[in-house]
This record gives sequence, C-alpha cells and structure tokens, in this order.
Amino acid sequence: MSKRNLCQISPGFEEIMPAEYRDLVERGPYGKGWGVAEMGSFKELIEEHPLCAGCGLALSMRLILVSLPSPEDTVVVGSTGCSALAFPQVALHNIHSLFGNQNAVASGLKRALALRFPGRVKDVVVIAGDGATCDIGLDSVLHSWFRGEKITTIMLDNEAYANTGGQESGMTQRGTVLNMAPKGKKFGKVAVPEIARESGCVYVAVTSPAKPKNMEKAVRRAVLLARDLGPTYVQLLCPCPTNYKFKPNETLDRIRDQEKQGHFRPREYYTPEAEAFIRQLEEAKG
Ligand SMILES: Cc1ncc(C[n+]2csc(CCOP(=O)(O)OP(=O)(O)O)c2C)c(N)n1
Ligand code: SF4
Ligand SMILES: [Mg+2]
Repeated sequence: MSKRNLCQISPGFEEIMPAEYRDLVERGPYGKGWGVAEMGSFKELIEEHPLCAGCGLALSMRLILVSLPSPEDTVVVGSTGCSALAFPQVALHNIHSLFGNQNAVASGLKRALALRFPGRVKDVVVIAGDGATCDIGLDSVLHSWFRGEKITTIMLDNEAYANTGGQESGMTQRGTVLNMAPKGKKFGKVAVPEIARESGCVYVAVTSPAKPKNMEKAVRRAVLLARDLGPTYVQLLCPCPTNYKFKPNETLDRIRDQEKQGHFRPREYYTPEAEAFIRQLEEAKG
C-alpha cells in the first residue's frame, strides 16, 4: 500500500500558503493510515460543508473520507444530489459526474489510471445518493458490476430525492409520504445489496454512521477488495432531517430505531475469495 504524502508545499512558498493548506500538509491524513480511532487528532479532508444541520449524508461523508485506506491515491466520483454540494469542500481528488452517470465515469477513470500509473495503487470510489444509484443510474451501476470493474460504489441512502425537495426513490420505505410523494410509496425498498451480490460484486455491506467502527471496516474492506478482486458495494443509511421532518439531533437515534423496528438490517455478503482476503487482512492486523 502506498504511503506517500502528495500534499506538499514547494520550497520558498511556506510563508505565503494559506494557513488551512499548511495545516493540511502538516496535520492531514495523507500517507498516514489514520482512521476513525484517531479522529479529533488530525485535520480531516472535510471540515466544512453547506448541508443541513444533522444531515446523515454529511456525517457519512466525514466517516467515509476518514476510512479510506489510501486517500493520497484515491479519486472519488460523485453525482448530482445533496452530497455533491459537499464535494467542493473535500481536500481529495474528486469528479462530479452527471446524475446517474457516476459508475460509467468511474469505470473509465479506473482504466485510465491503470494505464497512466501502471503498477501503482489508484482507488476509485463512487459516492452517490440512492436516487443516483438505485433509480436513474441503476443501468450504469449494474453494468459496471457485470463488467467486473474494480471500483467501490457507496450509496448514501437517505430514502428520498432530497436535493429536489422530497420525491420518493426506489429506496424509500413502503407507505412513506414525502413533500412531493403525497400518496405514499406503493412498494418497499429495492433490494440493491442482494442485486449487487447477484451481479458480480465480491463484497457487499449495509451499515450506517451510527456505528462508525463498523462503517470504517466496511469501507476499508470494500476499497481494498476492489483493488484486487472486483466490484464492491457499501450501502449507508443516512437519514435526512429536512425531508423526513425530524430534529437535526435525532439522526442517529432514528437509525437505531429503524434497526430496532426491523426496517434497517445491517448485513455483509462476500464471495469465498473475498472471505479469504478478509481473513488475511485481519491476520495481518494481528
Ligand atoms: C439526468 C438528471 N435527471 C434529474 C436531475 C434532477 N435531480 C437532481 S438531484 C436529484 C435527486 C437526487 O437524489 P439522490 O441521488 O437520492 O440524492 P440526494 O439529493 O437525496 O442526496 C434529481 C432528480 C438531474 N440533475 N439530472
Ligand atoms: S435536504 Fe436532507 S440530505 Fe439534503 S442536505 Fe439537507 S438534511 Fe442532508
Ligand atoms: Mg437520496
């Protein structure tokens, strides 16, 4: 695994670089291998964002970025939606793709990076909403899995099209009424994790920011497995206080309640090869 710090200041420019940038060079995570356990002791790749108070997406983005095994060698591909508004504040290479195109863009990028940097690790991670992943982008998502692209797909599942004012998505729960879905959803959540498992993903995890260590484990496994074995998928439940009309400080309780009521079911699937790989990883950690 590469451990280079790509974020450096050219000699002579130390005095004039903004304090924020100097801070990132001196105390940022590039090349350090830090994770959730070290949070609070280093400058993170996202510290500000324009998302609503209590947004489950914002918390998830923070935890995803902290969990990347090699941020210095990662490119993130985003899509239209609330999370896209946070990407300009992220100190990591990222590409904004058109809504729904994210897995096609990530596939091309992964191949181009392999040609441009032969023999070097270059992780490509898609971070997109449930509307982008399950609905409008499902075609490109599925085909990237069918082709066995070595990329990680992370769905930020807030169970709605939040950015456009609250339409139902394939991931909205049955019966849910939203601002722009007044009749209530007629069917339950689409089983994307199971579709991923049946469509060539070597590793699938459903988790949430309510359990940061679990989430870190899932993101790390997914990124490391995608390097060597094939496509991986992580689905994160990240509730939206604005569209679901609950208080911003209730986001994590909402996830816990959903789990207690059986509406949210964390789970993991892996192929036998992925399982052997995970065992090796755990043994190496000791
Ligand atoms: C091709 C295309 N269709 C529709 C839209 C309008 N649009 C922008 S964001 C969005 C919904 C995003 O939902 P989701 O992916 O779940 O992200 P969220 O806002 O919930 O984070 C839609 C329909 C668009 N920008 N481009
Ligand atoms: S509308 Fe919902 S998902 Fe979008 S930023 Fe606000 S809380 Fe987050
Ligand atoms: Mg959404």
